[in-house]
Amino acid sequence: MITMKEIYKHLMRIFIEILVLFLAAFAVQAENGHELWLRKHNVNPMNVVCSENSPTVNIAHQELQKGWQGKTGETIVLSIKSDKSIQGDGYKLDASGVQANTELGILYGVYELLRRQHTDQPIIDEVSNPSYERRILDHWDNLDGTVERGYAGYSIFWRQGKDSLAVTERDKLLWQEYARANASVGINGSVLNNVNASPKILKIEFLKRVKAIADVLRPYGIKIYLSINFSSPVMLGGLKTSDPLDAKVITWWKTKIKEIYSLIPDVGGFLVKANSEGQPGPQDFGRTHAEGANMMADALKPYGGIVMWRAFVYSPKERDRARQSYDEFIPLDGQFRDNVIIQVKNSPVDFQPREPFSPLFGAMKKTSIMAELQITQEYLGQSNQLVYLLTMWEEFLQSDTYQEGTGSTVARCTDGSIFPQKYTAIAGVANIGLDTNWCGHHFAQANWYAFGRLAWNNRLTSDKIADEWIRLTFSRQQTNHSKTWNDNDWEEHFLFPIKQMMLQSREAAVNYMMPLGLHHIFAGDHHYGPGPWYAPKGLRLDWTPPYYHQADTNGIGFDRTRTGSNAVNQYHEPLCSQFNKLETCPEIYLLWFHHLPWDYKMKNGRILWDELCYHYDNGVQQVHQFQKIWDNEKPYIDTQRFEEVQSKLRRHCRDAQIWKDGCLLYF
Ligand code: GCV
Repeated sequence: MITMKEIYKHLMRIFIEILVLFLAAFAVQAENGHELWLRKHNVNPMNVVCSENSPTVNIAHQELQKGWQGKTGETIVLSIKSDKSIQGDGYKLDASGVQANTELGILYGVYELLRRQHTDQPIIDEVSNPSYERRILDHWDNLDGTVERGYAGYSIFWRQGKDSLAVTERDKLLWQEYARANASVGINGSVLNNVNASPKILKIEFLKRVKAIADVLRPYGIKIYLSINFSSPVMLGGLKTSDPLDAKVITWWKTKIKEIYSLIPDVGGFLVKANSEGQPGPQDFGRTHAEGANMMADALKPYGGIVMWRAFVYSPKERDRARQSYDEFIPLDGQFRDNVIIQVKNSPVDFQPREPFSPLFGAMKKTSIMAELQITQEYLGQSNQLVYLLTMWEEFLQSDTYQEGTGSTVARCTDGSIFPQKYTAIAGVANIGLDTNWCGHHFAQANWYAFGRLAWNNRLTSDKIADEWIRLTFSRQQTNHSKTWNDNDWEEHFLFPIKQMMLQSREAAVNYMMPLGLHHIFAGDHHYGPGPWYAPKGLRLDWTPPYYHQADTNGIGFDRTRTGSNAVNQYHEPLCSQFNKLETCPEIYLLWFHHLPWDYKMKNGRILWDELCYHYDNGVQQVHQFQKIWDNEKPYIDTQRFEEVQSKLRRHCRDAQIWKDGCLLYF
């Protein structure tokens, strides 16, 4: 006979089971992307042996205990012991633990160990050393909280309003999450403000906030850097000039730098945009970039600071913008101090969907040089289009400059393997903002992740990094109940198609936006939609698309051959001749280097016009295909992220169609 008590117990059990299932389903669905690639895991207890005790090592310790997926009860040894095979903050990893020369090396080794566990890779014995000593995110964040070319909300560092400089617990938590995400992929520097810099960043009230940020970032190994305005001595200091050779100006900078370092002793240095797009610089006083940069480098030197001096310069008077930074900087090679690094955008014009690499890579021989990549998708669909940028960065870093014969890739020209550099570095313009998912588009997180991984190891492939990111970012739990997919099923139906989509996405963007070497044909300064016709009266010609595509009834393309602007000549042989000759110029750069008739015969027999139509249409079809792939993934993804990406892909499809129609109708 069943008693009332038993019935009650039975009903309670059913109720609790339903509640648990409901909560589990909710938990699976309540993914908003804020955790990035650092998802929480069901962990096994383990032991850490480590004789060190410092904020950084303690983080390593906690990370192991929060993320351990190895055997229960296992012991991992963390040891700081010098070893010649380990360089800088590199590490040695094996099944028993992590060895490094520095505390940060321990932290990076621990993140690698956990990454291996979370992506089902074996722990093999390996030594891993960073390709670049400095791996930096450049934030184009303004002090009022807006972000130039930011598509993920307001700044995580700055804001507007009465209490804008007060440091809250919420700020600190966010900065800590940011620091952890960066450290997990090896990023070790953050430039906290826009290169179009307000002089106010050097005021004491702003410096105090910089100090608060630096304090949170420090245990994660992240140094802060500041973008400075070259006119600060006048605008902030009340001097009559900012001439870098003026004694009062030199003293002003020395005093200011002393003040900064007394507050924050480990500042990495300055980033400077000078004489570019209206920013002040040494040329305003008849001085060279080297004279300007060296004055600051001398003032920073006693504190170990560096100057990252940007080569992004161009003037409306020149015939070919693509030539200008080379023309201006090559004569200065050898004149810069050893704590100056020239920061060069990957491409000669400006982060377009496809450009050849900037010829400054492989040309500077006596000056340190670093690449600037753009993680934020200013010219690649911003946070509406799914574009995995790593294939573009891989193409760039693996381009052969022929500086010292075959194999002188951009990667090797910047990481010190061809010419020794006192400092090696790489920077990426960040795509981070206050949006819950940090980047505006869930897949834009992959570009942040990829930048860090590539900066650590510039030989990693797009495929490998995409694979890791997908495994780390998406759960294998089924969406409708708390079961997990079996590995084969998940890989076949989720991992592989999503990876293929990511790997094709940049080429798709090139196809529907600017195929065959076209570039900068946006309708205005928003840099989003197409506008090959856009040429308002009075606007600088080099800010209008017709300057770049040069299309008319006879043909299309920018002639940069020896008989044109001769930009080809800035590349070493055999590239120079290869780009110059139609027969050998890679078709992906055809209209970058050549002006051709519409009926020019392509290698596949089509005429140029047909080939253009084919590329535009192909781009649109590719994005439709991405939409189909994603729609099939519903069972594999939590509801929120599924729907948000689905909605972005709808817009992406419309955008691609608009690009195709806009460009083809105009041409
Ligand atoms: C920060 C491009 C962008 C600008 C940016 C500039 C630069 O022109 O459109 O927003 O300014 O590059 O890199 O300095």
